[in-house]
Amino acid sequence: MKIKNLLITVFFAVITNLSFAQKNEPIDHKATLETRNLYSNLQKLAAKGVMFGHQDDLAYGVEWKTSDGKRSDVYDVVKDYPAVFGWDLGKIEYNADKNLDGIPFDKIRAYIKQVYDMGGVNTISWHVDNPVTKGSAWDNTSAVSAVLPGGKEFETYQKWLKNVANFIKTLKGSDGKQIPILFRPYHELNGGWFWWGKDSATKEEYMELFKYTVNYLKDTVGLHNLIYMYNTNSFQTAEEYAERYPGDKYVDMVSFDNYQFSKPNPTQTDLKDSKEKFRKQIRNGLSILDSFAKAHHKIPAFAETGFETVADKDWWTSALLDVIKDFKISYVLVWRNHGWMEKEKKFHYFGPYSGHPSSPDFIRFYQAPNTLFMKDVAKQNLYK
Ligand code: BMA
Repeated sequence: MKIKNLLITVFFAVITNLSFAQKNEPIDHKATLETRNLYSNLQKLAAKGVMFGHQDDLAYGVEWKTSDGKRSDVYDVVKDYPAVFGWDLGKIEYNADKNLDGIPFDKIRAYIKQVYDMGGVNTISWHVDNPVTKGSAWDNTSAVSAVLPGGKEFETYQKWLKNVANFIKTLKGSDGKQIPILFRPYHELNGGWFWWGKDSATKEEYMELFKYTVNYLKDTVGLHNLIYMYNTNSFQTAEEYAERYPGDKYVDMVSFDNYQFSKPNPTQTDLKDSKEKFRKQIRNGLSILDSFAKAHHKIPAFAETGFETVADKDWWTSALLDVIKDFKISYVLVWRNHGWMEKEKKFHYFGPYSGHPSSPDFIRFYQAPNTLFMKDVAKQNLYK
């Protein structure tokens, strides 16, 4: 009896360890050492706190447009950089000099290197143009079937993917290593605004596009520094979240985007209502994400959020931190600090900046023990 019990215990210990070993590996079995290290360190770090991320952080701010890569609106407020930096490759498909928001790709490359050298994390999204109409990513004319094998834009799309791969290949740190990247293609998949979104592609088409892209970058081109992210927009149910999931073999991290919105010129009541709605949505979203991530052994992240112009001076702690503190997520990223938009005649920014009314609250967010910035993560040696 005792021996039988012992054997059972050993058996379960082995099984648990095997599944633990699997959990700590990215889907790319040939992932570089730095990429594998980052993946397992992200998993460990999520238990300690949530990293703060900001899109285009080093490239420009609300009140400044060009930079040598040292300035950052976040740094101006807390004297520390974000831990995670987001970049977008929109227009790399044409091998353009600048991305869709006008940042030269040479600069993006330099910023990515700087972040890696400092010990932070880079994530890349791709607002790729519509391959059929050559309109923007927001031109939701059906196009997914056209780029799949057999489709009439297949050849074009192969070139577009090749251009993505060629850029990623050039991303190297001062140590000469390929820089690991959290790659988040075809994001907000359950929204109807992008050509890969739910109004423009069937579930099967979306899944095929995702798999095909991963296979192409990983196996055909042989890139081994990518950690692949699945990303939806806000959602209500676990079924909705999982509907277009391409499968555990194609995804390393699971995430969603969810912004707070309010009416223009909101009253105090409008603000209160929009905050309540946001808090409820993200609490529901994060708890579904948490269960999904655990069940699939993937790392969860809150890939995009924000409240345009941060029109609530306590937003950082009362809307965001107060909810995310209850979950173990890898990072939360707020979108870009563009500043004034001439065409739309409005301000477009989601991060803090020096002098903004929410800055004192951002300092409280920074000081919270469970938020992680560059100084915290640099100590963790994420790539070692
Ligand atoms: C959107 C807006 C756009 C921008 C795009 C890609 O959310 O910020 O102005 O072009 O992201 O960065």
